Amino acid sequence: MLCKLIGIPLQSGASQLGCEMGPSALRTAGLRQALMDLGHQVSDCGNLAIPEQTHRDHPNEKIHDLAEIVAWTEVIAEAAYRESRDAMPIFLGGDHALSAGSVSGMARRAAEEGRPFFVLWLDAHTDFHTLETTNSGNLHGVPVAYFTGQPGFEPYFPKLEQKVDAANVCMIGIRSVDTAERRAIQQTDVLVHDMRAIDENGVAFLLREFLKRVSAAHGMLHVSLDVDFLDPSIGPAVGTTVPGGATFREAHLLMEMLHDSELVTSLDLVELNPFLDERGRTATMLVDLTASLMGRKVLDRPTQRY
Ligand code: B3U
Ligand code: MN
Ligand code: MN
Repeated sequence: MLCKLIGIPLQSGASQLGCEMGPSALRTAGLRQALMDLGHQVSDCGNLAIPEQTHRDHPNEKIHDLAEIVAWTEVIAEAAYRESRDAMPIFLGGDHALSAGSVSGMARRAAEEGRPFFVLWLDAHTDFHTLETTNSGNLHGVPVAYFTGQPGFEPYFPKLEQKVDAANVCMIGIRSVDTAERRAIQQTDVLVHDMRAIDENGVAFLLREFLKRVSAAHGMLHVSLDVDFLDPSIGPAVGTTVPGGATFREAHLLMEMLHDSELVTSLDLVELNPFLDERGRTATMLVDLTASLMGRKVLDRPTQRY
């Protein structure tokens, strides 16, 4: 498989500075070599950049850096579409606002190939605020509402060429949802698995059910991995730690199952804040999880198809 690493030093969607160093930390932690050791070809496209922005206003005065995030969304969506023609893009974040671009660009790619498009959202948060409802004003809290076509993003954000069907979005790991997000997401068909769902059913069951649907539809699958999906004890380098997250074993199991499924066509690694890391521990964790998703395993066993 040809993997394309796309660095996105975007940090203005979050409240704390530091995510702009994420791409460098993932490179330093050996992402390229880990993929090559698994027999993949790797092309590092370097970091994307945006032109200097002028201010852009929204009636919700809490929102900050709107113009910048909009510019990033355009640039990232274009790169996602372009680089996914013959390869699997891996988006190295950067905060989660980048998924407004990576997901919308991949949705356009899937539409062009005539395939249904699915998103697996691994996160403590639903990131389902609209521009009207965000209280923090941090635009890493809005990408899912944007790419599923919730109202109020136009004319501020780029017009979506291809909306993602809410019924094709599955979230796992959720444990922090604001009231407005809860209300809004309940009106949609997004499949939200909170930590209780994991405790009661196990991650394998939840993911298997979703993968069966993706496979039956012959779909393309985008995985968006937010560091705060993980329990802070194994992923401390994130500005928004929430206790009670996925364990080391749950996270690797999900990644190994995703590999076996052969359904994943793109990946986001987001919210890594190296300024908060402990000697690169979280960056290394993300590299190891990516390796599991790309085929690293302890023992060979029959591939499980869905
Ligand atoms: N829902 C809150 C918290 C949050 C969302 N995503 C992250 N944090 N990383 C907000 O600010 O919108
Ligand atoms: Mn997130
Ligand atoms: Mn999160």
